[in-house]
Amino acid sequence: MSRLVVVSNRVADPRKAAAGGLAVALGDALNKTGGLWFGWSGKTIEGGASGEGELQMDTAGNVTLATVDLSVQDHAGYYLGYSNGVLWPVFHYRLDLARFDAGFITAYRRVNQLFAKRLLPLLKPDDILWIHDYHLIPLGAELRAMGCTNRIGFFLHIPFPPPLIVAAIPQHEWLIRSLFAYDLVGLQSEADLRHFSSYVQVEAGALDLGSNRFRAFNRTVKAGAFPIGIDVDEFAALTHAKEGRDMHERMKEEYSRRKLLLGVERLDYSKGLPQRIRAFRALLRKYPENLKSATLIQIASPSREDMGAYTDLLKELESLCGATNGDFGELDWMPIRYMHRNVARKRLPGLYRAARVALVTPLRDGMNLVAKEFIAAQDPADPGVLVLSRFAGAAEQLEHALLVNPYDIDGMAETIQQALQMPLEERQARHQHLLASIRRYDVHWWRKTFLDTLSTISRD
Ligand code: ADQ
Repeated sequence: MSRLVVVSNRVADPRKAAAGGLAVALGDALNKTGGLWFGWSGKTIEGGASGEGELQMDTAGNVTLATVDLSVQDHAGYYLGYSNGVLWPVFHYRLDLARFDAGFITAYRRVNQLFAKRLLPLLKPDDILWIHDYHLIPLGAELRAMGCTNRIGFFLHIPFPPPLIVAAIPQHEWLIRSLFAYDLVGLQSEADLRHFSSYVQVEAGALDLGSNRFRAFNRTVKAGAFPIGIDVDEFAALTHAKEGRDMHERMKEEYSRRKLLLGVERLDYSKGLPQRIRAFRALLRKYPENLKSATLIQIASPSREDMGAYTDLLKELESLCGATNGDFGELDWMPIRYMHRNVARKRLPGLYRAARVALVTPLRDGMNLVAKEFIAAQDPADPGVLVLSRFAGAAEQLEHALLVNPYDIDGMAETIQQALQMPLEERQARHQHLLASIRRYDVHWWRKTFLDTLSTISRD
């Protein structure tokens, strides 16, 4: 059985629960055959060039963790610059927020080359490589250029936008060409797969060989939609563990006279936070029976705070929440409880379970795991309602949620009202479908389907 090698920007100890479902699932797979997880150490070094320091090796159970430090300058250009200042906004359709600074691409290439150089000597001939996300798009091509002939798969966790949007990236031809170094390119949704397929044919002149196989630049790549899921059993277990239960009871008691609505995410402009607060304002205005009765808990964890677009968003959100509480609040009722912080993973399920309605309304999202976690944490006998953006990848699978267009503020307010008023039987029926879907397509299904496809692809 081949050894699995996972490469991602950050490496997590798969044994720690705090690392979350993805790390646990990858850890499971790595553990099975004894595996290697390679990535950035999370440390930056002043002065010298990236990679001058030794490769750091560590072990976690059966898994070897191999990491490298990055120089402050490379980290700025590769991570903050190209990955999060160009690729993240463009792939989320926000060309207006992209900063095409020529220095970024140099650092992005340099770090990908460094990763390839450091990883190659660790590889055995029959290792299977699985590279993750937009930080590392050209890593496969760098490895091939150094002579690597292993099977390599790539999974993009964020959306793949329509061809003309990708084409706004000055280096798009080089970037997408480098995807042909992989044997398999995994995307989150069928929509992403359509965009990818149309980009490679229209912009790169690739030949469609059928079954989502494309030929260009003397190579054949297979693409596929592999929607990522959560570890439903692990999440359900957290819901019933002490901290989950305590949190649920505390929230139930605190909000016993209120209808609780909940939003949880990283504070990111792709998540549609201002639009959501505006929709909640519209709800209070249009349906005054919610005054003194509905409370929105909005938790937005700090993210990429050293970037301008994120500080602007933080200010906008604070001002919108403040204005809503100022305009509608009473001495004994605040419409919005806004918190700019993380909630401990063990307590999160209790919070989800106490909510009558979850608002998961990104403007664009690769998948969105919060939607799936909310479903997993519900009491099937009295479940809450999921209001979900049609622009989240998860909407393709979760059609039994109440789907909304997050740009349509009034429409969203009407749907939230529908969610608040939904009769028990309808809530139960919808939840049953949703739960079946997240169970069937859980994180183990995702990992297994991707790796099975990768290891059985015929190669030329
Ligand atoms: P993210 O954009 O980070 O992920 P998401 O899929 O929702 O978005 O995952 C976030 C995770 O962080 C969830 O497990 C959630 O519980 C946790 N989390 C978020 N806010 C939190 C808070 N305030 N406190 C505690 N925990 C919090 C990217 C893509 C997604 C894709 C995933 C996985 O943008 O579209 O679904 O990767 O592929």
